[in-house]
Amino acid sequence: MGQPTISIISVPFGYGAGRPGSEQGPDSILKFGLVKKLEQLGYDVDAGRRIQLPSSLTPYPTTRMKHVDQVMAVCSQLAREAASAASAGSIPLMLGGDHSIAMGSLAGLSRHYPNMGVIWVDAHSDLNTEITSPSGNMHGIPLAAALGLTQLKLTQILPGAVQLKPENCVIIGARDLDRDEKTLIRSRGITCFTMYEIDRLGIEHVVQEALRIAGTGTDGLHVSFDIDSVDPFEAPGTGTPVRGGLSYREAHLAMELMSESGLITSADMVEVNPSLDRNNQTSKLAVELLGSLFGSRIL
Ligand code: 5AB
Ligand code: MN
Ligand code: MN
Ligand code: MN
Repeated sequence: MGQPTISIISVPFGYGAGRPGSEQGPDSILKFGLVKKLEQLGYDVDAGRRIQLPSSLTPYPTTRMKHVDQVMAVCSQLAREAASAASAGSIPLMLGGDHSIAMGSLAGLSRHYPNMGVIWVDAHSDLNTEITSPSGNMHGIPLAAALGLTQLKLTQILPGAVQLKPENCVIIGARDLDRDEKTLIRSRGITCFTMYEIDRLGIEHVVQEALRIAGTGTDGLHVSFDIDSVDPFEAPGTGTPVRGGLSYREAHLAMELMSESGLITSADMVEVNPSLDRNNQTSKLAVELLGSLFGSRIL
């Protein structure tokens, strides 16, 4: 059997973030050679899918959160695309866009993988709710929403979507958690490897543990990679940089180990903001990291 098809779904949407620019992420990542890189690794690549914000929006009940109608419209369309790509047997690869789009990815994928595991690589835990969010920005709630902890439910994005189980979900790279997010991590038993654990245990051990926890007894394994997990020295082009992040090699090794596991069935690459970047360094990094996730090796 040859390599599966990778279905790239571009989601040029940035209303979930506090500052504009991440809507330019997909085109920038594609411009710096993602398709060619994946083809060289032996995949058939379908890069034709692109989610547009519709001109008319369905209003959702008002909360403190910003641009909910836009986020829901984009996530609903993305969910349908991701579900169709997964059921056609390909690997859905979502290019953001801000991290609110992960609610669409997860809603769609969950129809095909109802007992999915998720590895959330991020400086943040994205576990705020409509009540606890300090900013009102939707990119701070997607993991909470996927776990069923927000008022907004995945089934409002896609009928038949299945929420994640906290025991199947692992966060890697966290270093900027809000107080209520910390409380949720503890009370729900979500595994969170902060930068402290990465420093102490090493990235290899942390990723192997994450693969064991999220990859055992699950029917699919999704990686949601927020580029702000990487240190701003390597990834300056992102809207919410936090220093003390993954080094260049730690980020690559994490991707290489996830690739070697053979467990990864889908991925998001989000929060790349070309308008804040330095010499396109962050877009190029995203391409390289996706190469590692899909099998690129040094030797
Ligand atoms: B990202 C913050 N926790 O809720 C909030 O970049 C930041 O998708 C969220 O990880 C960062 O606004 C969201 C303060
Ligand atoms: Mn995030
Ligand atoms: Mn983040
Ligand atoms: Mn961010």
